[in-house]
Amino acid sequence: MPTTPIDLRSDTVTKPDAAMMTAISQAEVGDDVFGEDPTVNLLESTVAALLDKEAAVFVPSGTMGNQIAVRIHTKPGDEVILEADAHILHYEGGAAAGLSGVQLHAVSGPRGILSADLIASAIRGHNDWDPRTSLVCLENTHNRAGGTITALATIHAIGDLARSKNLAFHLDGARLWNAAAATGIEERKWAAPFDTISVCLSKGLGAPVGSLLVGSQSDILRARRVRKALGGGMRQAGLLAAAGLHALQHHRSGLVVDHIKAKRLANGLSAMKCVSLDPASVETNIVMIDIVDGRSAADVLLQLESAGVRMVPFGPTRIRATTHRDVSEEDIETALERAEPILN
Ligand code: TLP
Repeated sequence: MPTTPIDLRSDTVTKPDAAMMTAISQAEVGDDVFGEDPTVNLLESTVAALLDKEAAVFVPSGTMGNQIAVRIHTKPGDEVILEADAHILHYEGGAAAGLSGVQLHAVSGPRGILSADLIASAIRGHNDWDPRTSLVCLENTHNRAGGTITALATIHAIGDLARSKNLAFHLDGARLWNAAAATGIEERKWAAPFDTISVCLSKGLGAPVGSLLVGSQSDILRARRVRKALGGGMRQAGLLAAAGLHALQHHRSGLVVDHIKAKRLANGLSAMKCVSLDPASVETNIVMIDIVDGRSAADVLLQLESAGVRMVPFGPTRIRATTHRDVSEEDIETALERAEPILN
């Protein structure tokens, strides 16, 4: 019986290594609610500069980054256009409705990819009975679609449309780093068309906690007020910011290796007869596995778990595996060996 499970549930499961713990222990800290934590201030200015925006605010999670963006760009009763499989719609506890009083207008895009035409057809008119469309959100890379990347030209076209219609434009860039690593196009270019971008340090970058919302000075000033109101004002948060700075400096280059591991996993799994999976669809670190022999995802996951491989359900017969810095290329080979009797 294998003893150490190979954990492919998410790239959020990574643990700080010794070098990161050293960075945390050496962090200079202060009370960030007074704006006095030098390490948080450095993280915010570093990420704002990386994305070529005026300002950034450190928040505890990607969910809070997205939800603050929804709040600052909308009024209650407004409508937000996003992709039908967006994280904001599926995995944020209905917060857009609960916290901002907006409704979400879901538009399906092939493999999670929206276009200016698809969005144009979803923008409401100006009748008394029409909801007011005020915000368009994209997700890049797209989680539920399997880590897909929306091309930069498509994003620019959507950005032009949003501007021409006076709509705010937000990116859920939890894994923007992966899009940059996979394409070689730097983060600032991906960020340019957007008013605000949320990025996560706690996914592939391997920090324990933390995300940033990035945008103009005036948007981020408003975001700071909302963060405080939501209980996200943290005190000596420099301990967390130090981990984030360390991750940005030392872990970004490792994302390309995560993508190679995901491809290898996809190639291996695609050869197994209980699985439907096109390895060519794997663009970054997420692999979606469809079970085609009549078993449910839950049943297969239990069997995988007892064989020492952990993944998560993403539909009745769909399973997600995510590669990250705490699984090695050797671990991927072991995971394939362990999965073989269950999936072949
Ligand atoms: N995603 C998690 C789960 O919530 C599904 C994961 O394991 O992938 N945007 C995107 C695109 C995300 O994938 C996530 C986390 C978030 C936002 C939220 O980040 P956190 O978990 O920090 O609130």
